[in-house]
Formats: sequence, C-alpha cells, structure tokens
Amino acid sequence: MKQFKIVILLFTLYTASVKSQHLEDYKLWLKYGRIESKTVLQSYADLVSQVYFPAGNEVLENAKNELATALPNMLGKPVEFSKNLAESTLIIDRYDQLPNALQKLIKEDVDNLNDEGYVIKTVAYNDKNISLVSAKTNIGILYGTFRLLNLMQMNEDLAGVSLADSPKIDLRILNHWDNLDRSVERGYAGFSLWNWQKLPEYIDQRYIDYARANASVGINATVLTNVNANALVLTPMYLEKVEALAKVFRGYGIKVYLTARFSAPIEIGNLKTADPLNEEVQKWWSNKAKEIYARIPDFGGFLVKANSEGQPGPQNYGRNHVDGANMMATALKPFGGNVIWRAFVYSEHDDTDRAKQAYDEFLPYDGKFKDNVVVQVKNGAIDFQPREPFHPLFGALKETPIAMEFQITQEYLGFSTHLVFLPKLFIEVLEADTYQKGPGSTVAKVVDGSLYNNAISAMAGVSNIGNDLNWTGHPFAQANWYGFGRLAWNPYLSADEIAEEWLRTTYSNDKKFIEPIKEMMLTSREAVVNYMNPLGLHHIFDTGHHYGPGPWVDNLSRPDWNPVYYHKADENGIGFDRTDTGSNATEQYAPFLEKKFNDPATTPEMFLLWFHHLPWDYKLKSGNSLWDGIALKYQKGVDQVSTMNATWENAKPFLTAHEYEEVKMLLQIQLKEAKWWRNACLLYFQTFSKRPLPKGVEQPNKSLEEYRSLKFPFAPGIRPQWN
Ligand code: GCW
Repeated sequence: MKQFKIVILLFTLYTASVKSQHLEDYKLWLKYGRIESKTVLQSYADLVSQVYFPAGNEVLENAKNELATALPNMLGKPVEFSKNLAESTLIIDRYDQLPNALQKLIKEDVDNLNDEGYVIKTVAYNDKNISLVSAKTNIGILYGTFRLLNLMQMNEDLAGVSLADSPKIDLRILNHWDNLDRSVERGYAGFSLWNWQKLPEYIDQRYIDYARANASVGINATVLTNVNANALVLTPMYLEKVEALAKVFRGYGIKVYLTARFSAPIEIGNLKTADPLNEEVQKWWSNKAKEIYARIPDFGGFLVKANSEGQPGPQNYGRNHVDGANMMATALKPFGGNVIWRAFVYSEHDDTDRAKQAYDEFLPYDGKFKDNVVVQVKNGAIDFQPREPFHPLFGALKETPIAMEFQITQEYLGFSTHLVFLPKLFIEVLEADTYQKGPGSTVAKVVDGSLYNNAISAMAGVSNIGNDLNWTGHPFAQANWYGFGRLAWNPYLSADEIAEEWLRTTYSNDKKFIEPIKEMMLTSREAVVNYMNPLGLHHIFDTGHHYGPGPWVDNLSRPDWNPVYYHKADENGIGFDRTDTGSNATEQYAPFLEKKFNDPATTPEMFLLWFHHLPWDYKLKSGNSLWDGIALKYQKGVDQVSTMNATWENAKPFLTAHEYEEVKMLLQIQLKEAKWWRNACLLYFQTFSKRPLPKGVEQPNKSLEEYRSLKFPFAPGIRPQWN
C-alpha cells in the first residue's frame, strides 16, 4: 500500500512537472524566473524597495500589473508600491506628472524622445540615488516598464543606468494570415488564436498574453485577418468581435487593422460593382469606415491584397492600384486610418520575368498615392525564399511610404519544424545598400523613412503564431517573433544582440549555455540556405504546400509557379539569366548594382544563380566547378544541422528534461529533412549535369523516383476543405 502511494505521488509530481514545463514555453521571453545571483538579487531588491507608480489609466495599469507580477517572481518577495514619491527608490511616471526638480534631471533625454520612447535613468534626488522610468506618453511608460523588466531578466547592472530609447519605425505590425474558420494560411503552429465563435463575450487569456508579448518588444499594430480576405469580417456580426479584441489590445498600445476584400461592396453591400470610381462604391466604403470607427475609434485601417493571385482589385474594372488605394484612403482619412496596399503582384497573362513585375507595375505610381497610403513590399522580388536579393522597389520608390514585409512564419524555411533564426535574414536585407541616393542608402534607411523623409514608416511581419501551447510550434520560432519586434523597433540592431537577449530571457543567463547556443542560432539561417537553395537557387519547393523539395515540378497551371521556371537547369548549366542578356531584371537596381549583378565575376556568390545561367563547369571562387560547388553546399548544410544537434546535446546540463527533449526531437527531424533536400535536389540536378558527386558528399540512399513520388496531401498551412 505504501509503495503504491509513493508511485501515485511520483506520478502526480511527474505529470505536474511536465504540465508546468509546457506552461513555461507558453510564457515566451516573459518568464521572470527567480534571480539566482545573490548580488544581483540584493541590488534589485534595493532598487525596488519602494516603488512610486501612480496609474489610473488602462495602459498604465497594465504596466503596473506587469511589474507587480514580475518582481515578486524574480525577487521572491512582494513589491511595495508607495504613494510617497519623495521616499521612493524607483519612480515610474509620465514626464508631465513629475515634480520640477525631477523633470530637470531628465529634460534633455525626454526632449529627444518621440511619443513612444522612454528613459530609464539613475538620478541623484533628495540626497540619494533613485531610478526613474519616464516618458512623454502612457505607452512610453509601458514600453519603459517592459524594458526595465527585460534588463532585470538579463541581470544587467542597473546601478547608474542611463538609457533613452525610441522606436525608429512608426508602424510595427504583425500580419496574421488567419481565416475566419480559424485555419491559418502558411500557419504551422495550430489554429488561429482568434476564437470568433466565442467572441465578443469570451476573452481568452491568450489575447491578453499575446498583447503583453507584443508590447514587450514594441509591436504596436496587428492585422487580424488573411490578405486572401473574406468580406464577412466587415459585417456587423464580426465587427462586434473585432471590437472586443481591439479593446484588449488598446491597453497595450496595439491598434487593430483588418484586411479589406476589394469586392466587399458586392459581396456584403449588395452593389453591382466594386469599381473604385463609382460614387456608390465610394460611399459604401466611407460608410463602412464610419461604422467601424464608431465601434473602434483607434482602428488602424485596411491591409489590401488586390489583383494578386486571384484576389479582386481595381483592375477588374479597368482601374489601377492608385485608384483603388486612394478610394479607400479617402474613406479612412477623416478618422485617421491608413491603407496598406500590397505590391505582391505578378500576372499569369504577363510572361515578363516574375521578379520584375511588381517594380514595373508600381514604379510609375510613385508619388501618386494619398498621404495615408503605404505600399507594402516583400523583402525580395519573388516570395520569401531562404535567400533573395532585396526587392528593387526599396530605394526606387522615392515619394511613396514603403513598408517592409517580412515573413516570420517559415513557409519556405522548414515550417515550424526547422530551427532557423530569421533575424539573420531580416538584417541581411536591411543592411543591403540600394545605392539609390549614393552609397549608404541602405534598405533600413528606406524603411525607417529617413532616406526620403517619408510621412509614415512601417515594418510588417507575417505572423508565425497559432494556438499551440508554445505559440509558434518550435520553441526557437519564438525568437523570430521576438526578433521581428526588436528590428521593427530598431532596424539597426545586430542578430547577435537579439539572439543573446532572447536566450537570456527565455532560457538562461549562463554564458556557458548562451555562447554555443547563440552560435547555433546565428549559423542556422546559412544552414537552411545551404541545404535548400544554395548559391542563389530559389523556389524549388514542392507544389502548393511548399513542404520539401520539388525542383522537378513542371506541370502547374502558371509557368511562374513551377520550380523549373526558376532554376532552368539543362545540359548546359543552371540558373536564371536576369542580366542584360536575359530578363534584364538587373536594370531595376541602381547603376552600381546593375553593373555588379550583370557580371557573374562581381555578383556575390550567394546570388549567383539568381542572376545568371552558368555552365556546370563554371569556376567558383573556391576553384571548384559549379556542379561540385552546389553539391558541396548541400552537404555543408547537412553537416551544419549535424553540428546543431551536437551543440544541443552539449547544452543538456543547462536545460530541463522537457526543454532539452523537445528541441532535440525537432533537430532530428531537421537533420532528416536536410538530407532529404540534399539527396533529392542533387539526384535531380545530376540528370542534367551528368557528373559524379564530388568527394565528401554523401551518396543518396534512395532513388530520384522515390523522392519524386512523395505526396503530402495534408501538409499543414494550406486551407482545409471542410466539405
Ligand atoms: O507566397 C505566397 C503564399 C500565399 C500567400 C501569398 C501572399 C496569402 O504561398 O499563401 O497568400 O504569398 O503573400 O499573398
């Protein structure tokens, strides 16, 4: 009997710990674990021994609550809030509320802040050193509070801290590709967070935790619905639900946007047309805007995918993107709303190189949009590939605010199974020099609006969030959400800094853990490029779901959906000639880059086959032939994933069993899939190159036919058919 009881007890303890470990994943980078170092603990206990934090407004209450939850967790004792400013050790308050004597001490810092910025500073006041968190606005206070907690989680020395920070980009916005049936297009972390069925009454705790996580990295807007839009979300039944979400998010400084289906006036408005120049249509949108703002006074606006991949748009009526965007902009303008108009366009009726089409179509519209329109452009000219040169519209559009669209969800980077630290990719694009206003005209400067002094600056990230217990499917995919937010706040941060912050707040402050794991994160992006799309290869993914390799696919209805269109492998060689002897996509870049990209010798090898069709025995910088070079890159990618596995193995002592196991299992799948990519691609390309695999490249253990026969009708991320 006694033994039995012990077994029961052990089992209960075991299940409780498994459960709570899963809940640890749920907490993201806001774990607020107990601080281990005694000295740090003591210095923080002194710092917060008496906290003055008058609230009285929703945003401030949320900030104060965050502090009231986090501090006891980290310090092991309750926090004392005081009404007595003069005796407090930590003062958190808006600048205009502070006594003059305190204002004077931070005036210069505050003057340099924008409306969302904050100051965290140690100042001498009443004969002692105190810490001050201040800002011009309530939202600045919220961001400052999160930053303070972030620094504490990283055990930073706060005695003498002096930090002033403001976001460099106005609109830091997540794009959810969430459908009303809760499926998520290209979503690999379960179903949509938005439980439309239970809204508006039922407010899931996840909405609040989602908002906290976003606010903690400065994300200030969210588009709730898929760009492949459903007009129903604009009907009163859904708007009531959207209103409930907007109410939660408002308290965290997050504005709600919706996707607007261009044909909505017909589908839900009973009109015969959606022609943007038709007066009734214009009136319909104006009334719709009025109706939305009556419910949601701080509604952000519309995100629109028009005349792209079958979505309706102004061209259905012989009008253009400017007509469509400006019509919606006029409707939103009286209420302060924006139109975010996507430039992801390419047509099956146009046989121009797909990479050129968006530039060709949008450049003539530069300067023609109303001032509340932002044109949103994907980071590359094709489609969120593991690596692409920056989209030539960056820097070329000079009089139009241009938003960067990154994809956080890993449609082409191993879904939520592969560990890929995306800030490396994002930063490579942001650091790229467009040369459009001379050297130093980086994409980051275009996006933050500083190069051309744009009225609005914006960075969008296609969300990787779903209702999985850990939000993002892969625990390390949380770092991509975090990293997107940090870069939208400051596009000049380094990948190293971001990885380090995330590791320290998510896992551990132990250097012996951080250094190797950070290294693993920083190389993971190059690894995925190597084992999927080395040397500028792109879009060789299997049909539709984009899961796994499909370089052989040649039977899709549109030529530019077929991988063979992109790699153009034949007996002579491989690659897409985009130079002046080919599609001439290079001419869309500034002259300096055009020249560089026109010559394979001066094209960075990472973009070689993006711009050039080259013979199999073309000599690479390493001295290897192109064929050998491709094969060795694929092998290198696999080897890098093996190293990632070994690195994780070594990290075991620093992790709980659950933390260790979940990533270990995922890394093993990643290794298996990296080999699959290498084998399938090399066997297929070998049918053209007719050359043996070079030394050091493992022989595939299956035949090309076996790889070609694989089918995945239920791969995630594609909209299910309910009938
Ligand atoms: O890459 C493609 C995706 C589509 C997506 C589209 C877009 C929302 O495969 O699923 O549709 O991009 O960005 O509009």
